[in-house]
Amino acid sequence: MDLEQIVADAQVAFSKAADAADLENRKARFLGKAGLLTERLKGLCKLAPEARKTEGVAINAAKEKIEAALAARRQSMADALLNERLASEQIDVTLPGRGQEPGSLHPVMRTWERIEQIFRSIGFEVADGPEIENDWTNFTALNSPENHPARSMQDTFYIDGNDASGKPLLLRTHTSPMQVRHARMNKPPIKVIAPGRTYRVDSDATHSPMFHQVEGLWIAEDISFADLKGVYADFLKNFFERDDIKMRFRPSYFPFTEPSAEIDMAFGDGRWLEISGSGQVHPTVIRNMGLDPELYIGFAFGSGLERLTMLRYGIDDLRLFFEGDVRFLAQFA
Ligand code: 2NM
Repeated sequence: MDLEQIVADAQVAFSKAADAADLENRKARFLGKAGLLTERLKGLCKLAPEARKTEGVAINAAKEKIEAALAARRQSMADALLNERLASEQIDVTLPGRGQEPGSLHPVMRTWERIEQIFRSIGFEVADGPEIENDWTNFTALNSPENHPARSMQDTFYIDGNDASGKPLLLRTHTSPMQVRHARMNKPPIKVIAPGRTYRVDSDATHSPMFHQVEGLWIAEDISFADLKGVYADFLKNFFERDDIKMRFRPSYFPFTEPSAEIDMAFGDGRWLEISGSGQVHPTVIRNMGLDPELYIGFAFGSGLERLTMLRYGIDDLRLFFEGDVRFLAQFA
């Protein structure tokens, strides 16, 4: 069969492909291991050097044409698929609305409100404060070393320009700076949660540059890890509305707590899930809160609202929270 015929056959075969899988099958007949062109290439060694050269050039040219036809067909199939989706999901934004459905809270905001309610019911205050912070409150006061990688521009969003005293401004990387502010403005015993938006230079399937945290802080003269455990266990039971929740502490490290622990939870006999960081507030942090660490002891925890929300509603992809797709959001109405 001459090369032009093979190219023509390939073009016809590709154009008749019903779908992407069919197209890949048809490709094998021409470009596959036992394909027509490959067979021709194998035959080259039997030719005299001069003939081999011209035949080789011709086969390669035919191969390029077939590959181009294949690529073009792949593209036209992808285009057709996209056009089909665009047509079926088309909305005419100039039409009047089809009735007004009541809006609803974003699932993360529902979690936020439930958490406030649960902690208020056991005597915690709710503190709210700036998302634009300075370096002292966000890092130094929390015992984060001057050269800690979290302070770098790779991890933290810095704002152009400085505050009135010439110090850099940044988007808070956790809600702990609000705990510091609250503790400096209030007298112990202090029982407070600080829920809110936080920001880190991080964006992939499981990290969003903006996310929500809730941190809790309890400072008194005579409390212990047992009090933190009691509060958090009670919170989990109320939040998930289940009695069969197990909880454990696992040693960890945070600059602002010593000792530090991860909190894991499990539903019934299910697998352990990491749900929070926690620890005894570091004496340096207590001092930066304006308190004497010889007189006061503090316990703190920090949990992610997106994580809590995913576990409560069985959501498996973080990105759904930020896409604003009404088909997702309406399920929480
Ligand atoms: C965490 C883990 C452990 C925390 C510490 C403080 C403060 F302000 F008291 F120092 N607030 N929150 C803390 C402790 C946060 O998040 C993973």
